[in-house]
Amino acid sequence: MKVLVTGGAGFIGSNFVLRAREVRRDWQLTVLDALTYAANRASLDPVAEQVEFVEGSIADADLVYSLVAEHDVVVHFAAESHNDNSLDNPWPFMESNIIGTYRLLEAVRRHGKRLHHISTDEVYGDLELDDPQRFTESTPVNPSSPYSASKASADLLVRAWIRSFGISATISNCSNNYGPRQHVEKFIPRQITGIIQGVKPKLYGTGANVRDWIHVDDHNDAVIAIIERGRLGETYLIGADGELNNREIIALILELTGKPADWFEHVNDRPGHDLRYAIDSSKLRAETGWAPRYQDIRAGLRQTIDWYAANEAWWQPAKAATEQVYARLGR
Ligand code: NAD
Ligand code: TDX
Repeated sequence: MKVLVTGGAGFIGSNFVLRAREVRRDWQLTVLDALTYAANRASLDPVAEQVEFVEGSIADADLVYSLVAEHDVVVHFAAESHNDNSLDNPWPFMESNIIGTYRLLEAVRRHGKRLHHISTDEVYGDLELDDPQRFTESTPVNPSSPYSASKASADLLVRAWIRSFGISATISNCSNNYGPRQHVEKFIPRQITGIIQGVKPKLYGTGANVRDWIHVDDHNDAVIAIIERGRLGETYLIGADGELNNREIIALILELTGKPADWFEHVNDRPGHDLRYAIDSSKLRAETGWAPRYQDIRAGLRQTIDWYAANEAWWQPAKAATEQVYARLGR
């Protein structure tokens, strides 16, 4: 099977490529990635000989049409992915997340190929802390930020192309990922790499906001399960029952790095900051048999901290520029 992976030099996409090389050795993989600030070519170094790499944008119709024609399946990770950036400058989110997805949809329609579209639980908006309900596949979209609105837009385009044009596609909406090779702008790697440099973790607002954490390998195993066993036209929510608030995550990171429990500081909150996400993944589990392997966030964080400690050359080049952006935003 020839698989085109968009965004394969980013966090989840590169981990997908590495994992697929391990567990699906008969897949022929091509990565299409624009190499934005969020990409890191070095993530693909271990498989450079076995994976074709094409630098280019999913918004480039000619490039997308010709690449899709040569593959059987498109796994679509490429996106602008950071909420804080979308509040600062929304345009790249519109271009990559909406127009880029539109180009891919037209290409898979023209060439009759299979698409798996990667999305996020943020399209559903947020929940109260004490709400007993979690997000399901039938929760209405209600996005808060330009980022989540652009992802909800892309999801709706995919649903429309399924219904009106009958394309062979599936969608997954996953909760917050953590693990190796995540950009240092994101919450967990920002704090781990800050601690390595002697800087206190930075908590937005009160830190009561809850995220439903999943290890990136569990997310990618679910994506493989949906590609192989998912029903065409369906949406699947991916989550590992990993709800923790941001204070609890910082407490764990401080404990695992041997720092005092109060060694962190509060910074300005994010405008429109979603309070809580929570995923009910029973449909995915029942239909594909998938279950997360990382049941213990402490073990997953230990592995992640060790990875950042051992791979400073991977993250150092992006760290100073990332903190300059946060300094400008007052976060
Ligand atoms: P990331 O920012 O680490 O990587 C995104 C990759 O896409 C980068 O390599 C970038 O160069 C590439 N890209 C961006 N615009 C492009 C374009 N126009 N053409 C080609 N390549 C382009 O993001 P991530 O965290 O790995 O997220 C991957 C996908 O998973 C996204 O669709 C995101 O919405 C979704 N998602 C992420 C999370 C999470 O917790 N990180 C959770 C659920 C869903
Ligand atoms: O320094 C920080 N301090 C802090 O308290 C940063 C960077 C974040 N936070 C908070 C904001 C959120 O409540 O931590 C939480 C997680 O923040 P992010 O890592 O920016 O993730 P989030 O906004 O939840 O979105 C992530 O999960 C869903 C991904 O970035 C998205 O791509 C994905 O769709």
